[in-house]
Amino acid sequence: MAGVRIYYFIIVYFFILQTKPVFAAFENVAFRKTADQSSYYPSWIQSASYAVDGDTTQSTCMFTNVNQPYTWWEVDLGKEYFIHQVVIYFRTNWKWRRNGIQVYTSVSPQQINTGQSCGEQITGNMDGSDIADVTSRTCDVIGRYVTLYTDTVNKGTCNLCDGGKAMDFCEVFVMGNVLPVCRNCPQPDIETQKC
Ligand SMILES: [Ca+2]
Repeated sequence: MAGVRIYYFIIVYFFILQTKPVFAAFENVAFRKTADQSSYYPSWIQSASYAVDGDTTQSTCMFTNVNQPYTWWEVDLGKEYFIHQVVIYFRTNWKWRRNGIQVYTSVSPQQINTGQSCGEQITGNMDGSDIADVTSRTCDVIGRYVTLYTDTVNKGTCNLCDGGKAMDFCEVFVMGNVLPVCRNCPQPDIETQKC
């Protein structure tokens, strides 16, 4: 009887392998990819890349110029991926700039508030005190570009706490993987891994 069960298990196992796309574990596909942003703070022109350098500490953070009409940061993943989740590691001393950020994905450059929205807008108190230092949004969509956008005016609790439509964070992880190769696909495209 046990032999029959094992045989049945093997048949089901190989049936699943033949019919389901196979995803590897998700990894950060934004690491050291090309990033850009809507404005740059004077003397901080390399800022955009600091959010994809793999360092989640407060040592290498991006920030835009302040008091802009709107602001965005965007990373080009280089090719299309299945994007599961976007994880944002915020600066811990400028919390009032967190409220109002929206995460988008797209297959072409957007640099604005369009594309496929990843979950709900990041919202909380205007001073950002109730928004977690590490905040994520789920996408589960195919895309090449990930954009963070805000035109929300916030205000901190000190006199110099501008917060006006500026954005900053230390790292963005885009958790995804290459598009699945169909098991029955005779010759998938090497670059896109599509059938
Ligand atoms: Ca960083």
